[in-house]
Amino acid sequence: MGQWEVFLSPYRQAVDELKIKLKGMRSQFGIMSANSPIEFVTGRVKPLASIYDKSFDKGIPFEPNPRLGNELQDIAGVRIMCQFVDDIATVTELIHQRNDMKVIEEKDYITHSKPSGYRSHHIIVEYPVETIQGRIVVVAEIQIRTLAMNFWASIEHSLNYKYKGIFPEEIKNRLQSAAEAAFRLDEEMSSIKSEIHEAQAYFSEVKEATNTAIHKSTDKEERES
Ligand code: 0O2
Ligand code: 0O2
Repeated sequence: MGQWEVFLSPYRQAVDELKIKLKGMRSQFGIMSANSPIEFVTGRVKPLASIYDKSFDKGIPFEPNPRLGNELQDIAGVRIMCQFVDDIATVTELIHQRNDMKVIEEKDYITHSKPSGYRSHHIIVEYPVETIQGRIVVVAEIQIRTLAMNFWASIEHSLNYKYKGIFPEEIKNRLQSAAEAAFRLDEEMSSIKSEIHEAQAYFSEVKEATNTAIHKSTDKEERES
């Protein structure tokens, strides 16, 4: 195994474990028939080319050693998508309460959006992974955002890649106003949150009742055949 593979291996493990744990939180809300503040979770280990670019930008030697892991805090990155803006605070609180990770930094790009228009809440955690060579504590970044913030960030990220960070003025202005529109959409959705939750609870009940009915009828058919 190459040096980079060895270096990145605990980060891969951290992303896999964090995804399972955060998806577990979502399932637990489902079991309790409560509205989950988590819609879905994704995660990735930063590709080597992006690690190279970011270490170059930050003036850190591109070497597979602990300094790089501590200074580039998003080598292990997990993203949590929420339906409503106030779900972000709920998820943040749940993360603070956990004993299996330690919050070391928080960046509130929701109250203070970036000049690009980017909104998201970032939590930097120390997360211990158990390996055959003992415990390794890695730094990981958890980004928490609404579906609307995620939609905007995904589009802007692709355009950023195309324009290599230097947007034509027209596109830059349109993106900023699209970010504001996404935020207004979040506010509108929050204002009818209780109606949305009621509809979702009704939808889940109907789905569960249909599933149970289908199970019963297929079980009966199997017994009779
Ligand atoms: P479900 O219940 O089927 O949706 P992997 O990369 O295979 O190890 P994973 O988690 O499958 O692990 O991949 P990834 O890319 O990290 O996360 C994808 C998860 O996010 C999947 O859920 C997708 O369904 C979900 N997802 C991605 N985009 C959207 C979206 O726009 N809306 C919603 N609601 N979900 C999305 P799961 O875990 O497969 O579960
Ligand atoms: P990728 O491809 O997502 O991995 P700093 O605090 O400045 O020292 P850093 O790590 O730049 O260090 O912190 P920041 O800005 O808090 O978080 C970086 C990550 O947030 C980015 O990772 C993006 O995922 C996301 N992000 C931050 N600003 C923007 C933005 O304007 N637009 C979009 N779409 N995403 C943003 P990477 O490494 O840039 O990329």
